[in-house]
Amino acid sequence: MQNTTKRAVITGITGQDGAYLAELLLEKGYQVTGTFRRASSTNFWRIEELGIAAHPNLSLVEYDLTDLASSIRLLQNAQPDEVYNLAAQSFVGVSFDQPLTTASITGLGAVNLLEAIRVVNPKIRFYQASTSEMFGKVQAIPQVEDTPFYPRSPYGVAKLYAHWMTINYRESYGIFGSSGILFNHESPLRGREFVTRKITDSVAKIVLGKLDVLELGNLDAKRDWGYAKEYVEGMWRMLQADQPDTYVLATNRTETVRDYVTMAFKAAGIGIEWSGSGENETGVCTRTSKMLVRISPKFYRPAEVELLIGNPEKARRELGWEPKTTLEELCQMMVEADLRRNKQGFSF
Ligand code: NDP
Ligand code: GDR
Repeated sequence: MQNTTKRAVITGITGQDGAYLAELLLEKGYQVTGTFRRASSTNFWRIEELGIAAHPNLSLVEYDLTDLASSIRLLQNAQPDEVYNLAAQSFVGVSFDQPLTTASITGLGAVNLLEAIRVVNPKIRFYQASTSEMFGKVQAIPQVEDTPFYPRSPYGVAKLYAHWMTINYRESYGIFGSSGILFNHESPLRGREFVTRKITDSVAKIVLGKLDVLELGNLDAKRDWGYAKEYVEGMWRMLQADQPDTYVLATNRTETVRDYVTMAFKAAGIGIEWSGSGENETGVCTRTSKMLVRISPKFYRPAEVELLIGNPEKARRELGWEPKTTLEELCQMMVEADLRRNKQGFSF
């Protein structure tokens, strides 16, 4: 009898989305190959926290996205039906300090995989993790699939290259390459360098007396934040569609970083009052008048994306995808997870 189990490769399984997507595909009965980078100590905390690290249908394979030969071998060995390219140098702030590394991993890395698909099996379906950072200095509100791009960081520029190469391989070679333009999505598994998780982890530490003050950069930046677990479902749906295409996944709601800080303290039972402006702005506890938030210019970026808000109507109409979790629910979930972790004495 023919084996009908689907096989998928996920690059970047040690990241937030890689972990949630692996969980989803394993639940759906897939055989999953997840890739991780060689390092002196590899960190599998996310797939461990999800309880899938030792799943019999999950293989973990060492792989570097910048290596074409390694990309070809990965596909030859795993023989996947679907490849989800989630690996990237994904931190916008770092991309200003490491523009070439970012271009190589985040931009060219995707082309290594596309070339490997061309060589090994052009029938493999390919998902590219594109981003709302490509809209950068936004040209329309809200942003949709055909809003003109204007990236504002080396990360955004590198992702835009990978995005267009995915479309180019679709049009040139008939490869099923779909690109998801995902707006910010967060969860308890978010890396602590990103602002939402930095905030919820710091709130937990302040509540437990392990930290005095939370230091942040631009509080005025507005983001469209959704729940990562729902967004990986959208990735999967894109590769089950009849045709490859480009889709925006977003919530169509935008809030400032300041609003998220207020929300996170509220989730921990603490009221915050804001005063001052610019570098002198502070957030003060309404009950004790203690300063809990201040600005540190070291977290400012050379060029900022001021406002993102996406309309996911096309994904709703064609894929039946829509976000469900509100930002308040998401924030509460993240604060509770960070309180629990910090009480237990560890926090990744
Ligand atoms: P993370 O930063 O959590 O994960 C990135 C993953 O890429 C990690 O597993 C990392 O490995 C891996 N990686 C980095 N460099 C290489 C390399 N040279 N070779 C192989 N693997 C590498 O990102 P997210 O899970 O949040 O995001 C997933 C993808 O979606 C990324 O491409 C990101 O740019 C994109 N995206 C994310 C959005 C979001 O809001 N989360 C929104 C839009 C797009 P290691 O653990 O070793 O560092
Ligand atoms: P972003 O996420 O750059 O949107 O990229 P991040 O959480 O890093 O920043 C969001 C906004 O918050 C402002 N900010 C701070 N950011 C960080 N990290 N730390 C701070 O202390 C701080 N203070 C203010 C930032 O200036 C910015 O405006 C994320 C990544 O996941 C990308 O990979 C992804 O493509 C996009 O989301 C969509």
